[in-house]
Amino acid sequence: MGTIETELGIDLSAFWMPFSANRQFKQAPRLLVGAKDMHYTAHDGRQVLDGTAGLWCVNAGHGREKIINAVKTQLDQLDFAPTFQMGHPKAFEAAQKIAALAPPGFGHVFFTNSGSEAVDSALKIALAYHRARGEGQRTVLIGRERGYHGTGFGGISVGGMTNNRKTFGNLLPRVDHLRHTWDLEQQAYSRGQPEWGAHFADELGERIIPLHDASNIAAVIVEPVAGSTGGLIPPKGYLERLRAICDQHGILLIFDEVITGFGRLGRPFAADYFGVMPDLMSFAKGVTNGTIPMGGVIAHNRIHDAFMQGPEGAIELFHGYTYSGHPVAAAAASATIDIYREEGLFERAAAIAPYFEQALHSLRGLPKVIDIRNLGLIGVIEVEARPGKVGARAFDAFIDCYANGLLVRPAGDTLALSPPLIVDKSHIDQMVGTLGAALKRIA
Ligand code: PXG
Repeated sequence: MGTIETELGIDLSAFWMPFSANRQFKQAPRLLVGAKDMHYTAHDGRQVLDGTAGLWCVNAGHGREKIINAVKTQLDQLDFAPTFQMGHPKAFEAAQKIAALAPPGFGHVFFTNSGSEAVDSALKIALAYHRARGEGQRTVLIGRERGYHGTGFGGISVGGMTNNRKTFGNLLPRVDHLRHTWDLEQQAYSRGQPEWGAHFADELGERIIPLHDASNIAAVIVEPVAGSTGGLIPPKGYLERLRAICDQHGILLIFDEVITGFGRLGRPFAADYFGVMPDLMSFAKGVTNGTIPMGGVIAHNRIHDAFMQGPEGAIELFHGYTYSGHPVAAAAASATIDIYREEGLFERAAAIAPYFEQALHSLRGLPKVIDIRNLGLIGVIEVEARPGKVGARAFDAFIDCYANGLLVRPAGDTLALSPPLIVDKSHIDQMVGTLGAALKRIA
């Protein structure tokens, strides 16, 4: 603890860090003190290449003037205004720009402040939608093993990460889970979508619907690409099949696009990339380039419109947050989307994705590497777990990379790369070079 305290004069004890080994971290802290474009500045002055876009959020790169200026201007003009029975221009502007970016028919945006709240909101909208149509008995929610939908009670209930669930009691009642879609034997080293595994979707029709009865099921929620549990890429045809089964039974399909939204796959949303349209999309992260917290739900018109009935003076949805559509977040979102468009960053991501794929797969054959998978600008290296020490090998690789100027994200025994969309070939070469050297050293 001594080093940082003496170098920066700060006490690390009060901040209870999220999803972190607090005691270990505070023994050997890793502090970031600055950022510009593709790089962080570490507390000791080193430049660290950001291989993770922060936590999958800084898609346009760090320190973007346009966003900074939009935030400053907004703070000068209007710091806060309520959006309950009141409004302010920026929230409407941001919603309009998000809807314009979304696939046709997705015309309505409900704002939250995080991905977790976005997921809770999407689940609640799904329940309320059925009720508005006289099918209030549809309350069963279906998630998926290894899914991550944030840390609210809704999100951990439909989520499928054991450690995020086991400590927290009963969660939401009447939730079931599909199997996850990854199979090492059948899919190892797939480039892009695995050929094998569309049939995983059939479990919905063959096990889950017969068990609960379709008439009770409100929604299925999945990440189009499961991010946090190690980049599980949907097999070809899988999402199409889920969509078809949901349609057949009047079940809503929610895509949690918190990671995949805003260009990660080289298209605005994963729905565009896969050509599969959900009913609701949750988003966060890239919407403001990570600068100001914001999330939300994009609703298809047919979902939104089902609420717009009854007396005009009636509140249609009893849900919202003090900071839904916060002016500063909305200003950041509006400027961020302008950057994505003006610089063609989604197209840029799509154009460089094949180089990224090629570079990642060059790590095949290194010690203890057992799988490499990728889609768009998501890349994952899976290493063999050390006996009895799940996650230790990937964590050691993360530490080694950081010491050598690269930020990667460990999750279990995977290492994820999800660089800002402004990444160029030399950055990719550096990422793969540093990661490769780390994997050799820590094997
Ligand atoms: N849904 C998905 C698909 C996510 O990836 C959330 C919801 C929750 O968002 P908030 O804003 O409440 O954190 C997420 C968040 C990682 C990592 O390393 C991923 C997330 C957050 C932190 C780390 O994979 N995703």
